Formats: sequence, C-alpha cells, structure tokens
Amino acid sequence: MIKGNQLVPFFYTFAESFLTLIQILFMSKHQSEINAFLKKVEERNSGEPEFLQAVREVAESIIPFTLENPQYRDARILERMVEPERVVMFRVPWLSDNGEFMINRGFRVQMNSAIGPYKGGLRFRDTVNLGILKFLAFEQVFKNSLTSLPMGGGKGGSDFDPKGKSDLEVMRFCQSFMTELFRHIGPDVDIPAGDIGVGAREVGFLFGQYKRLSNEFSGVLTGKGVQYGGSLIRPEATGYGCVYFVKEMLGVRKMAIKGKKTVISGSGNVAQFAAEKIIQLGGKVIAMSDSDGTIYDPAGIDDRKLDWIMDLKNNKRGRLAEYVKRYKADYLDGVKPWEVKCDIALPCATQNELDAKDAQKLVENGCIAVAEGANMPCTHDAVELFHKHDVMFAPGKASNAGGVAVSGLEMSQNSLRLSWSREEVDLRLHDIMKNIHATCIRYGKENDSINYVKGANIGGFIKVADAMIAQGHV
Ligand code: NDP
Ligand code: 2IT
Repeated sequence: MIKGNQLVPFFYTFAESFLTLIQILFMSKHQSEINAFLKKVEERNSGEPEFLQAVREVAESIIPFTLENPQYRDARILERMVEPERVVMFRVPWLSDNGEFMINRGFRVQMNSAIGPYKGGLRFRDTVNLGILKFLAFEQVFKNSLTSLPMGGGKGGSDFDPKGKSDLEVMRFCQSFMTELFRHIGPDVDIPAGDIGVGAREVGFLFGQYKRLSNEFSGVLTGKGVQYGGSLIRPEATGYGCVYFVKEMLGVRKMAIKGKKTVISGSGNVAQFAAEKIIQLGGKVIAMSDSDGTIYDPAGIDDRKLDWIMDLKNNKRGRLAEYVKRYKADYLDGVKPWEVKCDIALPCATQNELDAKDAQKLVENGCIAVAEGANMPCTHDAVELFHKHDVMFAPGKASNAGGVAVSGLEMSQNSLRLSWSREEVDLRLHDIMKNIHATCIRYGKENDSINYVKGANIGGFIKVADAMIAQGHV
C-alpha cells in the first residue's frame, strides 16, 4: 500500500513533467510565430542578408514579449517596424580630379519617426547597398529609443569610398550628394551624422552645401566642427560610451577595467576613443586593426602611441601597418584581432567581423566581456557562443548608443543656441550609458544572468511601440 508521504515525490515528478510540457508548448508557439514572421520578411526583402539578420535578432526577443503583451501583437507593431516609412535613392554625379565623369548611388532610409525626427549616420564605403542601410536604420530605431532622447531612426550613405580620393574629390562628391539629399532632410525632419567613411571633413562639406542650398544656418547635421555648432565630446562619444557600458557590465560582477587586456578592431573614430577611454581607466590596449590587418603591441598602446595612430588615420589617412616601423610591435597581415589573448574584446570596425570561429578563440583564451562598438559586428552564432559560455556580451544598440546620444545633445544645444562644456556633455553621456545598462538589466534579467540582447531589444521597443499605438495606424 502507498502511504501519503510516499505520494509526495510522485506529485513532484508529475508537476515537473507538466511544467516542462507547458514550457515546450509555449516555446514552440514562440518559435513557430518567429519562423512565420521571418518567412514573410524574407519574402519581401530577399537579397538583403544583413537586414534579415538584424530583424531575426530582434524578432527572437520581441515576438515572445508580444505574445505576453498582446496589445503590440494586435496592432502589428513589429510588422510595421520592418517597413521603412520612406526610402530615397538617387544618382550622385561628380567629377574626379582628372576630369572623369563619376557616378555613385546615394540613399536615405527613413525608418521610423514615432518618437522624433529621423536620426542616424551616413556611411560612405564601396560596399554600401540598400540592405546594409536598412539593417543600420532598423537598429538605429531601437538604439535611439534606448538613449531616452526624442529621436526616430534613419540611415543613409553611398557606395562612394573616400579612401584614396583627394580632399577636393571628396568635397565635390559631398556637394553633389547633398544637392539631392537636402530636399529630404531638415533640423526637424531628418538629421544625418557620420558613420564609416564620414567624419569631420565630410560632415563639414555636407553642412556647407546644405546651408548654401537652404539659405539657413541650422542644426541639420550632427558631428559638426565645434566652431559651427558641433558639440564637445561628440567625436569621443561612441568609443567613450562603449567603455562606460563595459564598466557597468563588469561592475555587476564586481570587476573593473583596470589592468584588463583589451583588443579593439578598427582604428577609426569609434576604435580610437574606445582605446583612449580604456587607457584612461587603467586598462591595457594590446591590439588594434584596419581592413588590412592587426597590430599587436604586448607592451600596450599608450597615450603617445594612440596620438600617433590618430594622426596617421585622421590627418595622413595612412595604413596601420606603418605602426610597426615606428614602434616595437607585430603586424598580423590579413588577420583580425580576435586571435590575440585578451580579457575584453571591443569590435569597433564593421558588421559581421567576428564570427563563431573568432568567438570560440576568444572563449578559449578566457575573454570575459565583449561589447560592440560597431553595429552588428558579431554574427548570430558568435553571440550564441558568448551566451553559452557566460561571456558578458553587449549588443551595439546598447553599447554604441553614446554616439547618437551626444548627437541628440548636439541637437538640443543647437536649438538652445548655446554650447555646454566638455564636463557637462561627458556627465550626461555617462548617465545615459548607465541608464541604458539599467534598462538592459530590467528587461534582460534571466535567473542569475543578464541577457543584454533581450534587454536592449525589449527596452528599445516599448517606447516606440507605445508611441506608434498612440498615433494610430500611420
Ligand atoms: P571609421 O570610418 O572612422 O572607421 C572604420 C574602421 O573600421 C577603420 O579602421 C576601417 O579600416 C575599419 N573597417 C571598415 N570596414 C571594414 C571591413 N569591411 N573590414 C575590416 N575593417 C573595416 O568608422 P567609425 O569608427 O565611425 O565606425 C565604425 C563602426 O562603428 C561602424 O560599424 C559604425 O556603424 C559604428 N558606429 C559608429 C558611430 C559613430 O559615431 N561614428 C556610432 C555608433 C556606431 P580601413 O581604414 O582599412 O577602412
Ligand atoms: O550608428 C550610429 O549610431 C551612428 N553612426 C551615429 C548616428 C548619429 O546620428 O550620431
């Protein structure tokens, strides 16, 4: 005969199996809904792998959330968010120094204006196409929302590559590009900024042409020179912000940047200032790269060496390989920095530059944290590996939001017609990054770990989704 207390284990076994069954049913409902959604998006956007990758990564967090919050599902918010509000595509004719007729293609993707005017950078690189700009514009919507500033999302650019062009060629290109773009943007409509291949020089030429065509001096672009409306700390903001985010992430595990070996991909705007902040906080930057290869400097890239890199990249527009002629270091030709043993890895160059193989290497080498300074530099499989091995991982829409956040502060300063001090802007940037980190924890906490991907996606989604519902089916 079975006694009452002997029934207890049976009851628990039964309850556990029942719960597992419910979980499986719920999971499969999630998965089938995600698959059906992605299938439709794929059909409508074939040939745009980066866009589909970005949508998939968001859908995996947002669809389960909308199943629990049906107001978003009923209003078909995610279906609306994957359709840009408007896309402009145009011809950019310009003349080379030797009088050749050159033709490039220009784009602006105006993705979502639910919480503010379209805001996002311009990318000039030969590989630019509509799919890449749609992925960047889609990410921007969530990122801008996370900053808590009133900015919608957009992105633009051209398949023009400033590398190897003279200053005058770049100026003629920028003037031609803006001659068409100017009718689609404005300080309350759409406010572009920099991205790959678009820095202070390009923003200056673009601003000059906009001012000439519109006959007004306005805050239509951000990342401007400080002499004509730019914000202090804007050049530093993305890199600094990324490191502030890492500081918060490590803080959760009672760790600090001090003494940590860091490898950074890229040696452009984001990489340079990420390196500067790591050095300031006592970390050691041992590798940086450009699209040709990696420099490995075991003694550490200090302030003096970093100044040299900044001059090489920003003024001389040279190649990083030249570093080893000047300083004792190894040059790894055609190799990415992920081979180098480190504690912290900051991918700050471009999308999909860190794949599963690279992630495996980082895991084997004992890396503890990866934060994306670039947009979507880690592939889906790489991110899964980081999660599986408990490597802290920050997605770009959270960790690189400092750049656009200070762009938002530049817009505020332009509207107020005054300029804040370095300290004031840096303090605000620091606060914004802390708040984004807190948002990620709020929506991404899972048992005893934090899923920053989920946290950033849901945290960015809610504000935009609520605004879209409030504004009706537009
Ligand atoms: P820059 O043009 O200043 O620098 C880009 C760097 O990345 C360069 O070192 C470049 O090398 C390298 N790079 C570019 N493309 C590739 C590639 N296909 N393979 C390997 N290396 C490559 O750009 P930013 O620093 O402004 O932007 C870097 C990343 O950060 C981008 O993903 C951008 O979207 C993102 N980002 C930028 C923000 C900003 O405020 N600027 C804000 C948020 C995100 P090379 O010199 O050989 O071309
Ligand atoms: O990807 C990005 O967030 C940027 N390139 C910065 C955009 C901006 O408007 O400052």
